[in-house]
Amino acid sequence: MFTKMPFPAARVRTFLSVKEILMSHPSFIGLGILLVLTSCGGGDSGNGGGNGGGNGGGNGGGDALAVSIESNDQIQFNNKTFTVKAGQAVKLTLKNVGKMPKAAMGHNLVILKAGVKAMEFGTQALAGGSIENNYLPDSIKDKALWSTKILGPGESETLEFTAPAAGKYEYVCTFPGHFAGMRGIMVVE
Ligand SMILES: [Cu+2]
Repeated sequence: MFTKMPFPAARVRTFLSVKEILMSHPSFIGLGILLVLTSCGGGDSGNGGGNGGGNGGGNGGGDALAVSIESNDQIQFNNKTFTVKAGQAVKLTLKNVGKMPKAAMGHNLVILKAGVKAMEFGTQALAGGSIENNYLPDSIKDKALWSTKILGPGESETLEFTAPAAGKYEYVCTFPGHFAGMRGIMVVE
């Protein structure tokens, strides 16, 4: 009888003291829960996991986002919109998958500054645009951010850039007569 008494008493005291700590220091509650969890699993070989810190950081900045757009003999881009994040590295590839000769059905892709309308820009490109300047006359170059040259059948070109501030940026093919149908929007979030 006597020998059994101290044991339960000691357990009760320990329990109470933990409870007291938790009550007097709320910030220990997390620690208390952790201790309880640890002690519960105490039977099996140590805490294998438990590393709450190692979350890969979420820095997606390492690799450039690849965006692919095709142009064709039907005077279309296959991709009329794509979305990137501000500050993200982007590799945008335009491929002309058409068969018609460049002089009759060449295509480029010009990404315009925020607020510049593709229809308006395409119209302005008609004046002063030629195959020599890739239908992008100097007079309107300051309204564009990035552009490919005019591509013939089977040709491709990749633009590498850092996505600008959040907003909507129209893109267009300035080959004469194409801007009405060959337009799209780059959405930057
Ligand atoms: Cu075109």
